[in-house]
Amino acid sequence: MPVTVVVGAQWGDEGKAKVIDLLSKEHTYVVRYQGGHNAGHTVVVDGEKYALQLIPSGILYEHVIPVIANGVVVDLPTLFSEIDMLEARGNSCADLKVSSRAHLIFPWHQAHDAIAEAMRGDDKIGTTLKGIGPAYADKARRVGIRAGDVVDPERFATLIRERATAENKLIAEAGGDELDVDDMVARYSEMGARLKPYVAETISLLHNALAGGAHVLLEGAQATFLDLDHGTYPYVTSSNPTAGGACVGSGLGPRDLDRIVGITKAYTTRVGAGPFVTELFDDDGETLGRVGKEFGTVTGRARRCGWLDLVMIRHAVRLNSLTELSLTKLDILDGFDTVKICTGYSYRGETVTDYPDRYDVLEEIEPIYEELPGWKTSLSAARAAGELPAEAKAFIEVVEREVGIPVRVVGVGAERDDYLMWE
Ligand code: 2SA
Ligand code: GDP
Ligand code: MG
Repeated sequence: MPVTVVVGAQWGDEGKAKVIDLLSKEHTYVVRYQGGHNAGHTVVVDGEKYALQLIPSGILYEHVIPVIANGVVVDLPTLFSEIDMLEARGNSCADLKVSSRAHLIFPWHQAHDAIAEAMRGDDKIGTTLKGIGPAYADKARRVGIRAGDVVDPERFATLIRERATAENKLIAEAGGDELDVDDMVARYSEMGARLKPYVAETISLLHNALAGGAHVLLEGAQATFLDLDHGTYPYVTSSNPTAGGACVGSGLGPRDLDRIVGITKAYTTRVGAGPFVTELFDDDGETLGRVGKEFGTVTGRARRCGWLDLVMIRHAVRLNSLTELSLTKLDILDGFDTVKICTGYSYRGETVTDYPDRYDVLEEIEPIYEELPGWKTSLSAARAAGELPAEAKAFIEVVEREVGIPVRVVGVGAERDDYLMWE
């Protein structure tokens, strides 16, 4: 399988990083293709937690060449603090490649993110305030500054000065605090010089690597239902995490993709605002959040929790051409007497089979649940499908029956090796 894509099938935080870490064993290149430091990807190795925002999770293996591809928006202070953190812990980042086409995030993007959220009043998106939306907006407006621009320091400084001056006017008009242009030019020029050795033409790099027989893993951040086109707009992020976005964001073609792995938790979470059909406001929801430690990796925000929604996952299978699922955090359901899985939607008494495109419809949808007996025992030591209790097996079988693709990896704990192969 030369090219594998890993995509979140829900609203993010499905445990993608742990599955990517596992798949990295058999891949040489691990490539981030969209998003920025809004992502929070956690891998736990021997009790030590690595929370990565920008650098691909595959970095934790020495043989991996990590690539930040053209579809990513790069925040330089975060990139360098992540490199420093990793190198201090013994993980060399010398092989890291940053696409010359990747756009850079600047402080004015963060200022605009905050202003836009404030202007929405009670109707906030609940962004991470990292400047992601404004950076992608500048890319679309064709005024972005890219990683490749650092190769000419004089031009890089001029571009920053021009943009910063123009953006300051807009920030002042919106009542925000103007940014210190000279200070920004100085700091970013320094960071640009530090970035230079990492900048590469990553598209030819990846195609040449594939031609030479290398295996490439494309690492999605956020998830299908946060996709700018396919998510619950406007409560979405500003990039395309779906598998089509993996092509655009990496420069690999659709026919290069062999294996497309969707990651879903055994329940559902969402950070930020927007419709959530199976959301729970009762003790079960509180238990999922507490036992699952459902707090944002980047912002620390409490995640909203609910039962597994297979109508969403069926839609994710279509949107991404998923070939298999990884079912993570099954162990979080260990203590429940009964567990529920949403297998259908009902709207004003009618069964809904396709995922609705309307926000108001989603708000009114009633989930149709299949209720299963819980297993009431710890799954954390299970390392083979045969070691799972019958009730946990039945849960996985319902997922496979309803979504029509196989479940492969099943997560039973946060540690690197806490998983089993179902098929
Ligand atoms: P943004 O900042 O413009 O991308 O926010 C837009 C929406 O996308 C959601 N979003 C996320 N949802 C889940 N996890 C994300 N990453 C972090 C994590 C988030 C955190 O791993 O926990 O720490 O809070 C992530 N990034 C963006 C966001 O909540 C908005 O709904
Ligand atoms: P990502 O953004 O999709 O990579 O997910 P996050 O890292 O934001 O959140 C997933 C959290 O669940 C992390 O704290 C992981 O360490 C943890 N995790 C991943 N898989 C499992 C699992 O199977 N069981 C348990 N208990 N925790 C897991
Ligand atoms: Mg996350």
